[in-house]
Amino acid sequence: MNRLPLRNHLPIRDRSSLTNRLLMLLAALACVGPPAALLCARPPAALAEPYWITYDGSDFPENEGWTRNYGAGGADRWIEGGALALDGRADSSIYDSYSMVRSLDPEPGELFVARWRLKVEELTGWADPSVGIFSDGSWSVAFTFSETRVINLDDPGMSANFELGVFHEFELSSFDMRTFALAIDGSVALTGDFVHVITDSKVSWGDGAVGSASLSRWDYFEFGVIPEPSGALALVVLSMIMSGTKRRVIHTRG
Ligand SMILES: [Ca+2]
Repeated sequence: MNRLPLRNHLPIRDRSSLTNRLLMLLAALACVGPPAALLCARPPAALAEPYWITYDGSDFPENEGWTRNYGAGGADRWIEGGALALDGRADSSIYDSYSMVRSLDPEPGELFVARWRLKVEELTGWADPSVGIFSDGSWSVAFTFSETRVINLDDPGMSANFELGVFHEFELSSFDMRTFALAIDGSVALTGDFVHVITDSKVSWGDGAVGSASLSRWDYFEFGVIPEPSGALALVVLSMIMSGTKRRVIHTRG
């Protein structure tokens, strides 16, 4: 039986959030072109400072502002080819994850994005490497990974497959921290809802499961808020969420 120290959740579903997101998307789209500009005018708001945080796999995460959370001695770790290797194969009770507590949420019209490049090289058990996003308002989405599959921890029947034995780029995006889209290598693979949790606002990733053992390689993990997406960008995001349009691949390290 897997246990996931990464999170501690109490699911409360809220289906109205999808409607809210669609309304927000429609509002963003309505701002394309001068005639709609007046409809979208709003008083200056005290927007949170946009931010973007990157971990690039060139040093251990705790040396770059992340908090290491580990058990059973933690994983054997090394940096290889510009990626962090987490080797917890010695004991299935090992977990070794990295978190950053901070305010995450986008303002209305902004987009929260988290992306990471991961290879699950070896696995004993159901799934082990994991990623969790915990919003300012205590809403969360979390995924765990096998060698060929990403699984929504809040709805394990919701999963998507990927090719064995190679790196894949994952990108989670959300306008409202209540609904999300997850793309794999530029194509949307999963969409769904956040669930309510009791936790700090933070991002966590790493070897997240007790009861499974794995070797995973993390090329990078980065997250932040895209400030005030333009009408054109909103169209791209809408396209990405609704139809899985290919996204530009920024990182090409092998
Ligand atoms: Ca583990």
